[in-house]
Amino acid sequence: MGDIEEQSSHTPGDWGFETRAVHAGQDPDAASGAVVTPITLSTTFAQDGVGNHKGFEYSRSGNPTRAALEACVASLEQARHGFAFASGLAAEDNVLRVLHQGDRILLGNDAYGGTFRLISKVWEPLGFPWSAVDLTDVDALAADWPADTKMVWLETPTNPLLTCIDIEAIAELAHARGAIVVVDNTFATPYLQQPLTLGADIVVHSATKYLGGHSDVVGGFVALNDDTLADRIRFTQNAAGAIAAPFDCYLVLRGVKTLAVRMERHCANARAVVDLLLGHPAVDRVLYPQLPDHPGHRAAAKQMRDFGGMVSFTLRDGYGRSAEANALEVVRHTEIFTLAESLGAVESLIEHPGQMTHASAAGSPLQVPAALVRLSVGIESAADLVADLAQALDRLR
Ligand code: P1T
Repeated sequence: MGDIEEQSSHTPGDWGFETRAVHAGQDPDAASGAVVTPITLSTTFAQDGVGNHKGFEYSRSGNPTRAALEACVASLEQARHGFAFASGLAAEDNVLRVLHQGDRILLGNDAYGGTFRLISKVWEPLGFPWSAVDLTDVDALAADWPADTKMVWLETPTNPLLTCIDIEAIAELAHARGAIVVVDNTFATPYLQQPLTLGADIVVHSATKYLGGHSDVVGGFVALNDDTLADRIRFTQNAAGAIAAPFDCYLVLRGVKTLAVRMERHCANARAVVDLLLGHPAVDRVLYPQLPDHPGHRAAAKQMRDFGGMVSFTLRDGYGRSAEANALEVVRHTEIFTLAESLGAVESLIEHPGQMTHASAAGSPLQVPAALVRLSVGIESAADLVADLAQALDRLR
């Protein structure tokens, strides 16, 4: 049920991003005039005669609240098709099902630990080989391209190092070698970057993050233009059944309405935090795509509207502690930045990827630095966020 042209015929394609975020797929309810898309909990839908229904039969196959979300986010990603799932990983799992046994997956060498775990611990044992590759060096990748590759899976910016990958360059190479490109657009969001317009074949999201935006819903999303691939995703969404529930769809729809304004504040606050970190003696390296020496800065400047709300940094050895111990001290002592996994919501979060979100990548090519701290910079007052981080860093002395 994820076809945008079926569900949002009243949404002009030339509306701006912010207008589509509020209205796409969300015409006032035909029966009541309700301005907000109703949460349709009904599992089944009446038929006048066999096969004669109003577009919905059974809620796993299609649900009006889910259809509204699917049309809305598809529109934001410039996609013809959108599919909402129970989690980001459920969305990813459904995308991987377009492959055939023996097809190789190239995974960028920095990615969410759960994506690495899904590919290496669930799909590899089923007969799907994979390799971790440096996607920032397109020439090296071209020279060393495994012939059985059928899918390139990339995040940009990556989780947690925020490396940026040139989507156009990777898509050109992959397509010339007969592979499709999947971009996890969770960190950038469609407000900052629209991978399908840059040649990517499939976009995936953890809707749990910026799309939902309030740390109160777990969800996933797939957006794409190719009709044949969309038919396969639609089939597995229904056949395997990892759908997003109506209430969850409502929460993501509600979150998406403010995506543009939230992202502007996330980016502005991130810049304030980066300025503090760049000047603090306890900090070794600041990772933020706007910095001219950041890996992939040029790609980010080319393909992103702004540089995002995620900031990572490493601590130095010192004050009688190792760099890792300093990192663990800092994440323990912030007050506004809450020590917690996840990201992309209005409240600021801080975490230690090595022992938290990326613990499953330990010992693998995707292992993250032990002294790394990751910040999800929220939309609170910038001055308060900067003061909070400053006091936590100053305590190291
Ligand atoms: O948690 P879930 O909604 O299943 O989404 C998984 C996922 C997919 N892709 C990216 C880039 C992600 O960051 C995530 C989840 N990440 C975290 C929970 C985290 O704290 O990094």
